[in-house]
Amino acid sequence: MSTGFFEGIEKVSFEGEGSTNPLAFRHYNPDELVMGKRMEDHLRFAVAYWHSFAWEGGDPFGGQTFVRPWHPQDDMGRAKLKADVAFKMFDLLNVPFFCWHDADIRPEQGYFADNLATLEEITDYIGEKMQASRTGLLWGTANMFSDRRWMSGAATNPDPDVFAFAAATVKSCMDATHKLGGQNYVLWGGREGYETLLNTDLGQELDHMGRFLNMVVEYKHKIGFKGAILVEPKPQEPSKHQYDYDAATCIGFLRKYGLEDEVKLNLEQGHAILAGHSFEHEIAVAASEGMLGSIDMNRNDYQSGWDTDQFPNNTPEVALAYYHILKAGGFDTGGTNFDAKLRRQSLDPQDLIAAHVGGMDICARGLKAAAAMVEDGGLEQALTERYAGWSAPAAQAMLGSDLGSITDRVLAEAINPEPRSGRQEMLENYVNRFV
Ligand code: XLS
Ligand code: NI
Ligand code: NI
Repeated sequence: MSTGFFEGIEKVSFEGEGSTNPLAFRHYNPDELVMGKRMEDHLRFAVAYWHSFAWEGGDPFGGQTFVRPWHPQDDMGRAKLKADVAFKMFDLLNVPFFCWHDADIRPEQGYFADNLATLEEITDYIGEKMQASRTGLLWGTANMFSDRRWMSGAATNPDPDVFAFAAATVKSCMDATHKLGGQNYVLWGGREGYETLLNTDLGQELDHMGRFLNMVVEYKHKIGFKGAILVEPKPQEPSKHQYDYDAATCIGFLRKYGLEDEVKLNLEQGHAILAGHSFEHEIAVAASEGMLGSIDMNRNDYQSGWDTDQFPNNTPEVALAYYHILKAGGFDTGGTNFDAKLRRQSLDPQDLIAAHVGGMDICARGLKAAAAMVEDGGLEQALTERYAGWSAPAAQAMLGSDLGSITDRVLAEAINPEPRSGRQEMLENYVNRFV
């Protein structure tokens, strides 16, 4: 099928910092080496199918603003047109990856058998397009939150028939992800949570979620899927309380159900903010447990208090996120997904391209700043100095000791700690030299 949606828009290229072309990269230069590795291979950008192509621009007060030739998504012809337009955009942006939910790429049918048939048909079609494209699949996932059947959750639904429908849906999406060579499979707990504890057996729901995720891992091994299984934390919205609240909560959950070696995390900037954390906090928590998988690099409006899914535009924040990612060794199967949507007034095809260009450029700029900080070593050195006392043999021995022996030593040596500056402002000024 041919599509003229992006007619008149040229393939986006790197023009350097001096460029004033709004549809050119000023920082993202895929082949440029950063710490000895191509920028593209560090960042591993992905376009989110749902916000860019499926979303029609509605908000709680009004409906569709985006009038696209592939809306509404209720038949296979329009689903294929949408795929054609999507792959055209992947090519214009030269992105290495994209991501989807089942519901973004196929029409919703009602019966599972019909959903399965349309999913197979559209993923065959997408597979053919991928043959002719350089864009691969970063991850697939199941939308188990939009249709009304999911209103009380999927794996945590009080109705076992919904659990069954969820199991079949996830199996179909894992099969499709595997077929398309996906590098990860993501589970964001859309409505896995509650509206009120008055009607919720929290303990039973968590046990069901733990068993469900174990089935996902068992199935991954059964089909020989080599990618990572990732869980995406979020504290609330759509549920009042989501079980996968934040990175620390997810890690505790994964350990409880024996999944700590099998599942990693997909962290989203905006979700970190909703949970009352900085993004780098969430990244550092996951990295400290070896569970950093992938990121959704979309921000929230800081005044709004909900998940506004905007493209990133804050270099200092992005730089600190990549600093912690670089410190953790960078991405393996993960990448930088833009789980980000246009504002509903941004109607034009150019807006969609410009949003991604800006997001990619900010990430590239942040990555370069992060790499410069790693190479300079100033933050690392400050840490080394701050914790230097712990390299003393007596300090190390204390960790293998006990409260009584430590007390004896405090008395014998008249230990009386001398407070030292944490130097926060000096470190903030240091970071500002790079961003
Ligand atoms: C919603 C989530 C969602 C996941 C994929 O807030 O970010 O988009 O990334 O289901
Ligand atoms: Ni989100
Ligand atoms: Ni997300």
